[in-house]
Amino acid sequence: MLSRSFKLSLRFILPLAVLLGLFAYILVPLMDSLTLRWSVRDLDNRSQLLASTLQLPLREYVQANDRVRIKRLFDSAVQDERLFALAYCDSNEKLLYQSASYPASLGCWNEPADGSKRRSLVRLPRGPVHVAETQIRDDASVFGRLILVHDMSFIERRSAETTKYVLGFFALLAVAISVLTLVVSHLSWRGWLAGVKDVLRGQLGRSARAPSAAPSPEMEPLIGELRGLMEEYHEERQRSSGESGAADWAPEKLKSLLQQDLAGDEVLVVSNREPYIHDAAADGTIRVRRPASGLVTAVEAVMRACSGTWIAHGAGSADKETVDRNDHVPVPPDNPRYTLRRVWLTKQEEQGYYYGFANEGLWPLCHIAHVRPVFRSADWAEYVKVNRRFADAVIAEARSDNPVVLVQDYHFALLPRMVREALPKATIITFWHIPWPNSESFGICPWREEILDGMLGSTILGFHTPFHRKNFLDTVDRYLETRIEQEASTISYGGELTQVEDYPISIAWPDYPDLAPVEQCHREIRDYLGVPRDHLLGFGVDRLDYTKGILERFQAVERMLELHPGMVGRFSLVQIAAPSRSDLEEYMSFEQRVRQLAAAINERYAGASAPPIILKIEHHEQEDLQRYFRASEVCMVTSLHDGMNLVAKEYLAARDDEGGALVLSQFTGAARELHEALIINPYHIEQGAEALYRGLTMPVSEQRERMRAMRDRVRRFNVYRWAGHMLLDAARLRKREKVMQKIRAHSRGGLRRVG
Ligand code: ADQ
Repeated sequence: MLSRSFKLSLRFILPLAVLLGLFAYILVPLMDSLTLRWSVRDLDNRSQLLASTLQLPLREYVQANDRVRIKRLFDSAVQDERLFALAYCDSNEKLLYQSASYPASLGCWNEPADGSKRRSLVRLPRGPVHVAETQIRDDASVFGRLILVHDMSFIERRSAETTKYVLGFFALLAVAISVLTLVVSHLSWRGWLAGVKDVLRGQLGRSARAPSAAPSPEMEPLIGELRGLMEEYHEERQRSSGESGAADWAPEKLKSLLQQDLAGDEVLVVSNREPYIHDAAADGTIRVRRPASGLVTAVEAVMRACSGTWIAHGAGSADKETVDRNDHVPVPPDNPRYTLRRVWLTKQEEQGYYYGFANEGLWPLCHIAHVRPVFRSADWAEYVKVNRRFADAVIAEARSDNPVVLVQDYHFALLPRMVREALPKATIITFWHIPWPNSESFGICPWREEILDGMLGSTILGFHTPFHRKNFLDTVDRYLETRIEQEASTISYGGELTQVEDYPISIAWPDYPDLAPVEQCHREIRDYLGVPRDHLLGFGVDRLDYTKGILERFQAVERMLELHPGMVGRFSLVQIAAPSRSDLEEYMSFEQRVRQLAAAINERYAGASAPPIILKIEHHEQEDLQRYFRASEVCMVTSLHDGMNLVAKEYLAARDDEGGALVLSQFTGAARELHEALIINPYHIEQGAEALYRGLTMPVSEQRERMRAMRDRVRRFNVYRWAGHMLLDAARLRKREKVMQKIRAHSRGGLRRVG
């Protein structure tokens, strides 16, 4: 620590030394010239005094031409230690008398024109001398001049001494200031460190420990600022790492959080998709199905913990048969923990709201995947109607006036405002699962203001990435009269405040004790596909949607085979695509194109021992998908645009052997977290092809290194953390609102008393 404070002090001491040196450098010649001037003035006076003393006898001896007396007079005069020599010249400038020491080179020191006495400094070989002259006159005339020469070497000695003292003084000053600086800075450094350590201990450890000493007053602003920064950092750290180890973000942690922070609060969920679907089988029995969806897994954990009500579209063929007269069904069926409230839609409503406005309008609008959004007034009318229907269901189901309502996705952009109007105290959290485009792109929606107004009924509005959040803020800024606080990420609109945040969604980290070992999956899948055991496999699994980049993936496979012909017959891509929104023309034609391209590529390599593309357009059970994940060398996620993409994370979770490689589109939200994936631009076919080849030939050690880092992140940043952060934020806002209510009530009471 001493050396650090010493180093810091040096930064001050060195410039100080330079400055003092500079002062000395300027001061020494100044002092020299001053002392010289004083000395000359001193000698002038002496010369004048001496001249007037000598004048009288000298005149007498000169007139008498008494050389002996003059010599004696001169000899006695030069006894003075400073007077070095003297001489007498007559009016004809003839040197008549001089002391023995008088320098011959001086001759008769010429008289100036104005007749004044001259004096000057002259440098002789023996050193500098001061020369002065005085006229010797009687009353009538001048008959000669006395020249006095003083020794000046003492001035040089004096100047050398002065220089020595001045330099010594500055050196001493520098040492004194340096020592003082060192001591003071060392003490301040210690105090500073102690203060900072206290802040860090208090803030990082969140310990209740009292600081070791109160900060000194001059430290207070700094400590305050540091504390603020640490608060921010701490919050950020909590957000991005799940604080006490994300392993803690398990269902139990979410549950205890709900019990602590939202104790007794009612939770309602609204989504289009229901968590349990009852279907009538061909044999007439009713089967219950759980859709494979990250959203359902995440929100289910919340519902199991707080026993609320989930409102969703009853889309199963036996859904109506399984509800009570309030359209309620307790779920999960084997161990009911919460209520599923089903909302029924007519074919026309489903067509207009779901297929029409949501999936032909908003879906392509938000994804910008070069499919034109279609906006029809009739679809919009259905969308408004269905949003109203679901909002009414929320209002009807609410048992309190301030429930927590979790609204899922772009199907319900208008619902938050509708619920807010009926339940002003509700905490409405809306999560937008798809991207949010830039403001120009969003601007083509004919009902853009209505959509934004509807969404701003939310207390909290969540997106997957900061990029989507920012796009949303820009869009609101452009089309609505609001006040936006960019720093705090809040929108103030019509007297209400909406917090806009990014909550990257994830998966529940799986626990598959009975999952077959990787080698077994590797073998069985190849046997099942009828390809050799050492065949290389790529894997893709998506809903059959044009945003997922399936065609580009196939093109990348074809290009890879062109660039690396050694892979022909040695590699296949297994593409599983779940039929989705098949009633829509766009999706029907997309399926056609997918089938055609796969067939064309396979046709081109018909002679190979295995087809390059193995296409399966069907829904698969999660266990089957796990087996494919574990059996494949590479997983390809090539979305043209995707809010997050959970398939990428599911692949990582399935690879507990830390093998395999992930090719990931840069246009997915997941790419912001999974930096160790082989990130590609899916529109760049060669890039996709090379990344695929690189994944297939990646050394095991590199696979492990990348996998380990990505798996660790997904395990910690799991779906419970996603839900937990949203609910924590909601709890914080609710607490704040309760405090505000108390303050308002208190001040109203105060006013009444005053009145
Ligand atoms: P999706 O567009 O549906 O989700 P994604 O995140 O990949 O996209 O989730 C798909 C889910 O369906 C995964 O769990 C996957 O395993 C499953 N799945 C896909 N094909 C399947 C098949 N053939 N059989 C069975 N299951 C299959 C939207 C957004 C995403 C966002 C999620 C969650 O478009 O960007 O990540 O919501 O917010």
